Amino acid sequence: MDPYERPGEEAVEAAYRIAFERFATMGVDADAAIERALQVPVSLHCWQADDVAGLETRSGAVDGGGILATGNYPGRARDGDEMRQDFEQVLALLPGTQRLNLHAFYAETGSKTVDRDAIEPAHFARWIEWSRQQGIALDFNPTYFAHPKANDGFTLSHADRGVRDFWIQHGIASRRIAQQMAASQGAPCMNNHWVPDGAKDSPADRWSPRARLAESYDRIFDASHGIDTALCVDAVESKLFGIGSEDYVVGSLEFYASYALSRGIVQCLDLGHFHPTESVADKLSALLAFQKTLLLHTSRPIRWDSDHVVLFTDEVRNLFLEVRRGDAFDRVYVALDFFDASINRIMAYVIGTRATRKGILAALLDPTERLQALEREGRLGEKLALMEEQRCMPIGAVWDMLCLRADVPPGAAWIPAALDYEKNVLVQRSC
Ligand code: RNT
Ligand code: ZN
Repeated sequence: MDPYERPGEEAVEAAYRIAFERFATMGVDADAAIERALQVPVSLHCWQADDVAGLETRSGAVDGGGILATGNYPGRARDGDEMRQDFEQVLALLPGTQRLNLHAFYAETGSKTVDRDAIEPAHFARWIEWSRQQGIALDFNPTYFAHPKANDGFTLSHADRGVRDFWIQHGIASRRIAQQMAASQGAPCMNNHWVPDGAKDSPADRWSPRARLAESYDRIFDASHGIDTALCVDAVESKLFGIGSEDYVVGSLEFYASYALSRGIVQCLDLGHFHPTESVADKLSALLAFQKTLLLHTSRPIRWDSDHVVLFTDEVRNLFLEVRRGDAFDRVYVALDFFDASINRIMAYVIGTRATRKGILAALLDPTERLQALEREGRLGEKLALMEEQRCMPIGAVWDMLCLRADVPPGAAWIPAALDYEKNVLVQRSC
């Protein structure tokens, strides 16, 4: 018995036929759900490949800025070529439409040291060229951490004007790069701004950093830079607390919800950036009552950490269920955000990305119309019963069919490819 053996096509089809009928009795068209689930773009974060190390050459220690990948599993990608090699392996095991989400400190500047305020689209030429060959679109993020000028724990909200100006220039540079990526791919590039700014303990002044953060963003997003916002779509990401910002995060949810709404910027919700008992899913209908779109980072918090590999958990399911129930798949952008250096990194990508797409598929298999009708008619017991029965519906059989239709291994059959790659490529990399 080989638990990773690829199930035969007939077996997948037979199980799917039964599942299809079961969903049909609920008024759900599983074929349509598969087709739609394959189309929803999921943006792969590039930083799981190298433990959020970046490609810059820099001397001297820098604070991670609240970003910390723990573990030392062999095989970390050490340069852009190794990262791209890894992504090709990952992409071969993923069904559906993928994008790639780059961070600014993955600039490839050759032998030249280029600081963050001076990076240009040309430094991403190799990424742009590769993504074109792969047929996937790029997204972007300015990197406001892992830099000497972020060591105080403040960047765009720093009390020192010179430090703020440096990061403002970086923010503007990131928008030019995102605009160029969008122009090359003929489709918008999401540019997500997250700053680590905050305090470990009891700041006496919570007001000034927030005022400065708003002012700095206003300068970054100023129309005078001539950035085409149909190409570079900016987002801002909130957080509850981080390593070193346990007491106070300048860019809190309330700050960014108000900022994004008042300035016409997209708001980003990261599943790992809330109190553990808070439902991120519940926030969608509240925020999307006012905002046009949201960026969603799928992640998995455990206690104090927000960045574990995404699994097909209730949080992920509920998030996409809310998208489905609000018919909002055209109003959300989905991106991944996790980093685990303690396991095979290719597997981390495949597990987390497939889990995210499973969440999307499960949501599209929801008998929403029926549930909402029962609720309208006050038949709440029946509604709850049907919701509960959904949990045991044969989603797995539909998932396997989705993989088959996308020409990638169904079930656990992708694991041998990841293990082979580890043996043939990853362990050969001596760090
Ligand atoms: C950090 C944010 C942010 C980062 C990436 C690397 O808490 O989630 O999205 O993870 O920018
Ligand atoms: Zn995030």
